[in-house]
Amino acid sequence: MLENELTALVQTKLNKEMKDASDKELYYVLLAYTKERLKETPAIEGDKKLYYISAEFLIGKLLSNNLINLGIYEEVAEVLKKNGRELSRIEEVEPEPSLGNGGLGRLAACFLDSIATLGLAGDGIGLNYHMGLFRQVFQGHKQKEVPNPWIEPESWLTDTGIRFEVPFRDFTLTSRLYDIDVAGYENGKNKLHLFDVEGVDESIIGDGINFDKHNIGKNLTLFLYPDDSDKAGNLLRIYQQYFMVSNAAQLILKECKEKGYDLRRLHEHVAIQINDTHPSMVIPELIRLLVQNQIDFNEAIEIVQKTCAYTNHTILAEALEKWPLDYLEQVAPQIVPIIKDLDTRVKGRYQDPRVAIIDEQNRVHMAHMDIHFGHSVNGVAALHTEILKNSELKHFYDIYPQKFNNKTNGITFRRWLLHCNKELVRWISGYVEEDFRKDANKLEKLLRHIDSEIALEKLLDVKHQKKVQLAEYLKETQRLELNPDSIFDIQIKRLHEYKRQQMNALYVIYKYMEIKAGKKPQIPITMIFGAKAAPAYTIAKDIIHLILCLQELVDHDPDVAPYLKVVMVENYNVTMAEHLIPACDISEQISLASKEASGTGNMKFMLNGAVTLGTEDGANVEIHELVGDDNIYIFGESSQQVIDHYANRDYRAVDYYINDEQIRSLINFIISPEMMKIGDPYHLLQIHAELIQKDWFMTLLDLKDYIATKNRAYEEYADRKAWSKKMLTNIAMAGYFSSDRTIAEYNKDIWHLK
Ligand code: 26Q
Repeated sequence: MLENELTALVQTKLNKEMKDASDKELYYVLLAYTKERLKETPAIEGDKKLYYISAEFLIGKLLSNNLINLGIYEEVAEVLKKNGRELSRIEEVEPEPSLGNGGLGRLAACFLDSIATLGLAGDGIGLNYHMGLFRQVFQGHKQKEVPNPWIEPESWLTDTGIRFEVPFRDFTLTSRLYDIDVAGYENGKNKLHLFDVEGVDESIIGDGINFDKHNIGKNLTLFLYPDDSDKAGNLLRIYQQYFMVSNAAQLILKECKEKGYDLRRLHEHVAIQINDTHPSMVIPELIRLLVQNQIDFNEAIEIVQKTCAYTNHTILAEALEKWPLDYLEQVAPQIVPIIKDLDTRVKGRYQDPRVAIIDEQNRVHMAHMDIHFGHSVNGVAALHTEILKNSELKHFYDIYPQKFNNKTNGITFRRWLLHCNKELVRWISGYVEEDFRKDANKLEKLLRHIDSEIALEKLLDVKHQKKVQLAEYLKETQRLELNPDSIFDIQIKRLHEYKRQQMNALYVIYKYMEIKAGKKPQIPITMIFGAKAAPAYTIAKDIIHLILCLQELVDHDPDVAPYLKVVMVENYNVTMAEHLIPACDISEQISLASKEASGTGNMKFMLNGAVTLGTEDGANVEIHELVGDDNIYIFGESSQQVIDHYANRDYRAVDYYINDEQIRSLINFIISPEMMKIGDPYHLLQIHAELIQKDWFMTLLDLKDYIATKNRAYEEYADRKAWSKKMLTNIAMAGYFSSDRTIAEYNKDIWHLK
């Protein structure tokens, strides 16, 4: 049946046989076929529907994921194989939609998968950026950004024909709505709605990722704003945000009217989740539109409040959006009186200026608006939520304790296990009879086999296979040579000082110097990095430069190269993560405690049998609780200690540099003659100075403990049997981090869909 359909489709579309078609041609056939199957999949219906509004949906490639969720992956792979073709090769040619920066965007994508899998009616709403996050290329040991188009004439997008008018101060833009079907795992489908502008013009892109920032009609959805929680926004970002939420509000009201709902009961039929503050303007916009629909202003506020809920993803002050009122005035003056009215109400009730929406400098605190005029505020891991309640948002928690709740993040096991690690799935299936695909907690049954020599050996075999596959992949795609018999120690995430890639780089220097001094590691070590830096984030780019220089230094040193390899993969993205994570032995989660809200990479690694080396931060805390002291490597000062250092201003990097000879020699190596010969002295001097003079994220605070703990992990790795027990325990306890669990909690506590 499926075989006949596919063969016929290849014939009609390509006028040739499967065996004679190129991978790209076969990809288009599979795309068309899968879209058709998705069309036939029933839409999930319900009397109440969730709208998850997010500026980012980092969905990654969709072919394999859709085939898995439609339950036809094996069959399609089989048909292709019979014709001498390989599905995994065809998957490779799909362009990756990189419609997000990192964790927040990937979380939104995992959530859509779980919402549909649980059979809940819930759609995503975002923007159809023509260029995803920039493509990263390395030139002269530096990051260069190039445009990253992903939309081809045939793609997962379907033009719905739906158009809205979005009024700005100086002009009105017409939107176009494109949809992507989101199939649940063996369940019905929801939609991801991506709004675009009609006049977007790719020809205004200049050098690299530069473009005319002023021509909003042409640039509004041209680029994903390439920033991750560090640089301030600008007018374009506000245009994007207002465009997104005005379309969202119009779509929601249109759907409610079509279903005949009374808009006064909107909250009984609609839940809106505001993913960080990027969609916060949906609150005043929805109030505005309800008033246009003859609803009294006070009542509109109440309705919106009962509908909207806000998720906080960061406590970094610089990432909490505060837009100058006159920026908003320039872009969307129609919502300014509403925001002012909301602010007046707050100021009438609470004198504390720290909870005001508009501050003394006339800046609008988007999160404050969400907290006052939404009904729920959640953090994304237990520790993060406690920090919000006790320090960052304490003044709000004092007013609205009942609004605060925790929703520890999760990941979809469809992509991060079933798709990317079929070998491990086969291994698990040998020991867990129940369907862990539907109930992730069933993975715990693996613990019964912790003393089975065969099970443990087979598990080590799976890991080795995935390391061999990664080595092959990186050889083919990046001309890198990896030794699969070495320890794979991996740090992949956005480049940010608080994530402390620089600390890992200092460990590389430590190990390099040890080996030079004759202390050779028992087992060779491969340190893998993958990270993009925001284009304007100078220090982050200097850290990339440092790592790339170390890569070259080690590669060309015959004393060291047999024992140590440093690799920074180019253009780290979701697809690359799918190759790296199953092959990992040691998962680096080394953020400065209190700064990483949750992390989700940590969960993906654990699920794939890597052991975490990390600080007591974000969801690491919960991983630690689940696996116990013996199955994780924890180091560094606690979040409370770190918070106290900031409060007391008593961390001085220079003291560590002066007082500790080892630290001093590691840091000075950055500007050693051998490094200066490889790298750009200006940048090496800059990162050297930064670490001594500022080091805002306290690298040196935990450096010694990090080195000692990592050394211990490497030593213990040599006891393969003991290590394989750690791997098994991590896999067995990963069930808690299924996003199915997270979504069930959102629904029970916040959305109440059914
Ligand atoms: C803000 C203002 C102006 C321009 C850009 C931004 C901006 C853009 C992206 C601010 C933040 C982001 C992204 C934040 C993010 O990805 N946070 C991560 O969210 C994950 C999911 O909850 C957590 O696991 C991570 O710990 C958190 O860092």
